[in-house]
Amino acid sequence: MSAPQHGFRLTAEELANFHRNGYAGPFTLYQPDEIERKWARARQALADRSAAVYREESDGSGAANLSNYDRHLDNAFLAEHITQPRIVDRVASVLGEDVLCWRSDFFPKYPGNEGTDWHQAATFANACGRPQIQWPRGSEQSGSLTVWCAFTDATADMGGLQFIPGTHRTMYYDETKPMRYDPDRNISVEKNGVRRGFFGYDYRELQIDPGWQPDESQAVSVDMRAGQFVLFSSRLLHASHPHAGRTRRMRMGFSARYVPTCVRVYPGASEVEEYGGRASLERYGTVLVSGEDRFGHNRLATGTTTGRAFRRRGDGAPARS
Ligand SMILES: O=C(O)CCC(=O)C(=O)O
Ligand SMILES: [Fe+2]
Repeated sequence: MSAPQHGFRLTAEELANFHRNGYAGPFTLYQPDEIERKWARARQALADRSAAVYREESDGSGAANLSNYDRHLDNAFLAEHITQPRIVDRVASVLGEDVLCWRSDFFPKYPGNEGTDWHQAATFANACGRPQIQWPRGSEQSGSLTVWCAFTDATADMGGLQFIPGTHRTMYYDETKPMRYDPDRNISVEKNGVRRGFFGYDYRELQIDPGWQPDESQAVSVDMRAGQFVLFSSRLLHASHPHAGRTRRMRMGFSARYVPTCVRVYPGASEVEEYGGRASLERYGTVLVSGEDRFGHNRLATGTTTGRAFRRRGDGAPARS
């Protein structure tokens, strides 16, 4: 990786706010007409999955699933997106210089769609039942830094994001608990008067205290215009509003998830199974977006066909713990 430029680091005040609230932003990455053009082109290219890293076996339900994952590994626009200095410099000011992108996923909301239910993730075992990221033993940190970019407008009435500031310090969910995938049952269930779900799961099954409820009186809505992004800890209580359908435009969010190089990704796993899909990790790799990897815990990806030439290290089996 080239030497970090530092041009877009968080200021001391932004960093202090990030640690207090669990998020920072929105920041502007693309101008609205620029992202509209780029996203229209990328969207067409993404329909071709021939170079995608997952050859997914799906349950056929058509639900959100693994086909939405990690297209930064085969799509040129997304490959560049996850390495944008406006993103990476800010991520590195939280995580340190040596940073991997280990996951990206799309979050579409069409008119009428339910909101995403409140949740937190420290290990991402939530849906698949085993940790997907593992910090070194004794580490005081956990979770991942998520950069959620609005590829379209994303305001409260069309599925905008919500956070409960400061909640990243306490986990209200236990990701080792079982959670059942049942897309027919877990759809648009009203919680506190709002239609929400978790892509076929009921995230409340993971609550440490079944009687607890998120204090929505403390929730903030983060309206974003197309081309803006926020940075948040995956441990922060976050959710999204339903798409009220007052506009026919859909909202598209794209999350890129980052960890420092000391974290093991998919420890001991050769495939991933969740959201009604299953895929081999054979062609998967993490992407070094800043600094160096002095740990060598994880296989580093190269772009496949159209992606940037990510530096590759090791060529063997997927990451092992
Ligand atoms: O976009 C959404 O509705 C949810 C996003 C989310 O949970 C995430 O990026 O971690
Ligand atoms: Fe999330």
